[in-house]
Amino acid sequence: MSDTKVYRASTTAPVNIAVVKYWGKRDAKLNLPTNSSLSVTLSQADLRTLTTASCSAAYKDDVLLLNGEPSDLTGARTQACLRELRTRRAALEDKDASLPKLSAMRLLLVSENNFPTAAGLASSAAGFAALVRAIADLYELPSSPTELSLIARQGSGSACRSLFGGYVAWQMGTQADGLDSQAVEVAPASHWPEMRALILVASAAKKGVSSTSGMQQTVATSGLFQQRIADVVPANMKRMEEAVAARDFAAFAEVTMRDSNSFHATCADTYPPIFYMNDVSRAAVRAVEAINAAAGQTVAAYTFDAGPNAVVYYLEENKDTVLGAFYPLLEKLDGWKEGAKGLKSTVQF
Ligand code: 2P0
Repeated sequence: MSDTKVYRASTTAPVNIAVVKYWGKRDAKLNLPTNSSLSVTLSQADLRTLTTASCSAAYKDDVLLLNGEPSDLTGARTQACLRELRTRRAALEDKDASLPKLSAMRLLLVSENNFPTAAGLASSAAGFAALVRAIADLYELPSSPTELSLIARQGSGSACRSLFGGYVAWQMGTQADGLDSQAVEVAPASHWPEMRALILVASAAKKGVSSTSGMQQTVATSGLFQQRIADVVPANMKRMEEAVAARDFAAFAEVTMRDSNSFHATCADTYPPIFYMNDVSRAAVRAVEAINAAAGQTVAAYTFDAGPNAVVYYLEENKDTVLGAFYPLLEKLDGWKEGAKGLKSTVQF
């Protein structure tokens, strides 16, 4: 019977790791940021969300299954994404009466991460990017990744950057309606195919202070933050775009490490202070410094998000130097044994 027909689409979306960090909202409802950001999208083979969206007149409610468990779909941000996607589908149906009325049907969303959820590995970024693209595919929307980024952004800010592979900028925009706060491709992954990332899982536990509340506290209380958004980030965005364009790893690495340090300094300058990095994280910083000093040039760059895990960028040609330096350290240092268990293999781009 036609009224029980199930329409279905599946997609995957990768994790992205920012090298110029998003931290601060100027509009919490629309997820409009106080600064632009730039990220590198990791390979789908390593860290990704797989989402299947289906709809049917026979479905009674919207349902989300995340890693096999029923999950909340009623949050304002998820609802904003669903509303926007249904509105776009309804506009297509209004124009073409032969299209099935999918916009009126309930949705079943089945989503799976191949990495720990909410462990500071940007699961919300891949999650919302996959959710938006799966539904957009189901609805056969003629939307570009940049157009979809406007919707994914409302689910989770960093999700807008996971609609693209490679090197991606989220332009903060200036409009109050957020229509210019979108992701654009800076360069495809193929532009710099030697880039690699090593992920050190210092802790796979759920993070203490959520990004949303952490950044609200930083915006409200940190003086250093004002300098970061006015001067530091605009300069880092420019330098980073130039470094990527020129495939200049030393420049890429310096901006990446400086921006991570600046972000964590504003967290420490928040009142009360927020600490995402721990002793294992700080040992990773020292390890990267030792690797670069021994190599006599910059061959590795660390960065940390809203959690203790380190991401270390390096080029394939320096694989033996970087990984070779990390393995003995993992054995030698107290506190590294646990980190070693979580050592992920290198991520190909
Ligand atoms: C980033 N982070 O640029 C920064 C660096 C964490 C540190 O984007 O509130 O989960 O959902 O918009 O995107 C994490 O924040 O925050 C984040 P919401 P989101 O990747």
